[in-house]
Amino acid sequence: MERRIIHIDMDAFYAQVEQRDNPSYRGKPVIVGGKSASRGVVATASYEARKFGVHSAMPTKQAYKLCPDGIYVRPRFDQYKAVSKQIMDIFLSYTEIVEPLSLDEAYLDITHLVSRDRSAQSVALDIQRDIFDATRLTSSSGVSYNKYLAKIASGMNKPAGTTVIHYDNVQDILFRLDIGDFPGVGRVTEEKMKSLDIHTGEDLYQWSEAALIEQFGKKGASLHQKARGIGTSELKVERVRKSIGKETTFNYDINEDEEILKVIEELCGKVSARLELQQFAGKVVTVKMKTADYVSHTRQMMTNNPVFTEDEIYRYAYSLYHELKDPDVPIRLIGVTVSQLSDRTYRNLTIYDFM
Ligand code: TTP
Repeated sequence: MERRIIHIDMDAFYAQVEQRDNPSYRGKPVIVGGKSASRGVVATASYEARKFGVHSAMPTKQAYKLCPDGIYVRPRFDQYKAVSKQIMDIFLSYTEIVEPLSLDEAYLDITHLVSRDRSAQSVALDIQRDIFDATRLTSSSGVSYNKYLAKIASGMNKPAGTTVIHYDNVQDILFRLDIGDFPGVGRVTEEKMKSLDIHTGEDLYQWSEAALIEQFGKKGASLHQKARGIGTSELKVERVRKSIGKETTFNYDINEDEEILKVIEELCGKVSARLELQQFAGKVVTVKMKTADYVSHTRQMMTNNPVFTEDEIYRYAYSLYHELKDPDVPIRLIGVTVSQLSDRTYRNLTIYDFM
């Protein structure tokens, strides 16, 4: 039986919580962000602030130039976590098959709740209503027959929207989608797509599977399917995370320290972003590499304090790399993992300064 998947995402999550808790912020441009010792970035901006061009991950300095009259506030993670717990409990009251992606979004498989008398969209609306009743916050939902289409759908009518992608409209929607908006197409893949003149789903659709595999490796097959609305991946329900790691396999063996360290830095950035989303920090950093003959080597190090920023993780990864790497042996794969995770809310509150 065909599945019915809902993706639910809170609207401008941190900013909305701030506007809920501070009535004087409502209807105004609110920018939630941190200013750490080295860099300050916007975590999110209210929809009013987005009109000025302010968005997540933008340096606070730049946001301030675009929107000098905005209300700049520090994140209050314990509030966001409390809301997150409320919404996750609501999800679980509908289905056990819930895959949270971050504090404010999740996939739900609600196939079993759908019947002749109850559409998947009406289940989504019920969940959104329950969330609003419990938290006074709006969310948006996407409904479809697989995960990535549900995710695309939830972004189509924000805020407080619901969108259904079904067989009749799927190809039309995918054709018009910017290539960077395909789930799974990160910044690097997006750049490469653009250099190949692939700007939309329609451009992607024109490519054969073989040609995509040639350009993008294993990912090529999944891209070919995604362009056609095909996706079968299951929800990942088991979420007790023990570690967060990222790795890259090269298309060829590489031996240049500089080149490898650049990739390590990128991996550290990705691991850090993941830790950020889940508000974790970890006490152990591991570097793994596979040499050209596919033999794996790993080395790990206990950190002085739990780490989560890109710089901190990179500092450990850098020395682990030098301990592991034989200058004469090229490598095929490199990975960085942070483990022994703990909650970092309290530490966070101390590293953020007031704007
Ligand atoms: P998102 O769901 O990506 O975005 P959003 O909820 O702010 O807005 P939208 O309505 O467009 O979905 O992120 C959820 C929260 O995670 C966001 O409110 C703040 C935090 N976050 C960061 O701290 N840094 C980031 O770079 C991003 C993208 C999000």
